Amino acid sequence: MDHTDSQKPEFEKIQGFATKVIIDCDPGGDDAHAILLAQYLSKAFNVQILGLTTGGGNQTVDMVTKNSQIIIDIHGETGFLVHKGTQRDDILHIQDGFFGKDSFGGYQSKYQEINGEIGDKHLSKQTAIEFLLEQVNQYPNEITLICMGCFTNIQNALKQLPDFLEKLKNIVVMGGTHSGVGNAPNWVSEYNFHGDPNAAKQIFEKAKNITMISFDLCYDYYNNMSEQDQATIFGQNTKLANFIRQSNSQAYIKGKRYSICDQVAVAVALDPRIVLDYEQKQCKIFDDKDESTRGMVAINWIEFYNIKDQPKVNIVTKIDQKLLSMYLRDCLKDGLDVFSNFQHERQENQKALSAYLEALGIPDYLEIDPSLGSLLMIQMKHLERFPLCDLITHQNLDYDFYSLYFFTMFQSNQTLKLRLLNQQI
Ligand SMILES: [Ca+2]
Repeated sequence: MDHTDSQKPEFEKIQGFATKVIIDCDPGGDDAHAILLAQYLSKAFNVQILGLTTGGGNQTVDMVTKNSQIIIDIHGETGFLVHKGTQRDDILHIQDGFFGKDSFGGYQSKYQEINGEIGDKHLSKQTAIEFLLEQVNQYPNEITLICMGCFTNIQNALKQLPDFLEKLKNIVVMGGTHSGVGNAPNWVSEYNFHGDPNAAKQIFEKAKNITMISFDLCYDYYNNMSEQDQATIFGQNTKLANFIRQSNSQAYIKGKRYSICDQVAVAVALDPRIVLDYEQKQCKIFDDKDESTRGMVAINWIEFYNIKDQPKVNIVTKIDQKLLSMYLRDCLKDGLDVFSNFQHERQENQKALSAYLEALGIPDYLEIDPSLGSLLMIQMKHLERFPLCDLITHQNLDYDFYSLYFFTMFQSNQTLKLRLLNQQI
């Protein structure tokens, strides 16, 4: 359903841009890709990832904690740790092993055979709860919490610190449904909400700035991707793409495609401009009393019978799928260190671009017309922090608007020149 309303503020004004992030996760193949995406976008947008917290969900908390460390190990340069959390015992009955017995398509043991037992190499001595409480006290109203699993850790943090949610800047949740397309055994609920519905219920009743990335939204995106679209992202021959393919291998066989759920939450948290439409409504989460409704989301669409003092949830209903696809692809590329020294890299990129275009034999650059230039200058307010590693390996010259974003990074007070094949831009 499309609730486009031209009077609505842009979503970034509603949610705000993240500056410090904690990721609560249960890897999981889509979590793995999401964490790599978070690392990529955090460099681009100058966001600090404070750490990961783990909870049982896709698999036991022990298993997903191990997987989280493997993600950090493979990336090699994240600079944050894993904080082991807890699990609700009765979520285990829904562990259908979607991502395999190790929740990583069998990759966990394969990785450790080659690289040695991961042990506690990237594990903090602090528990997830200790870490969450410490961080919100250290950075009150600064932290964006991205929830990509069940909410057991968050509920436990709330028990110990009743104003825990108030101390967060905002929460972005992958979970729930907004039109009844579920992936839990009762058909109508989303997996994370079904896993710990009481925790989800409590958080949604109290959190003041919470964004819901529903399963419906994610499913609509990845279910409509062509094989070519998927190959562009997952078929890359890079270290990170190879890892994501392997950790998602069993899920891919079952679903006939790659799952893209947690990644959407990360993209919205770190770049809210990706949201094209949203609604703000009160939501009700059904608790664990009845299996047929466990974790279901009821949304007060028409806003009769609103509940007094209950905050509204930001429900994302439409995203820029093209931009998301680009993010999902680029975060799996090698050479993320291009972001390490931004100004230096910018100059280097500029040289590399010139060499690249020259090698391609493209002589006929067009100068951008003033209106497009003006547009880009406006965009640059945000894009100063935007990454540019795309064009170095870009093989497709039919640049679209988002590729133009990247071009802006090459501009250093000189006339921006580029070849516009798509003249209607
Ligand atoms: Ca997850």
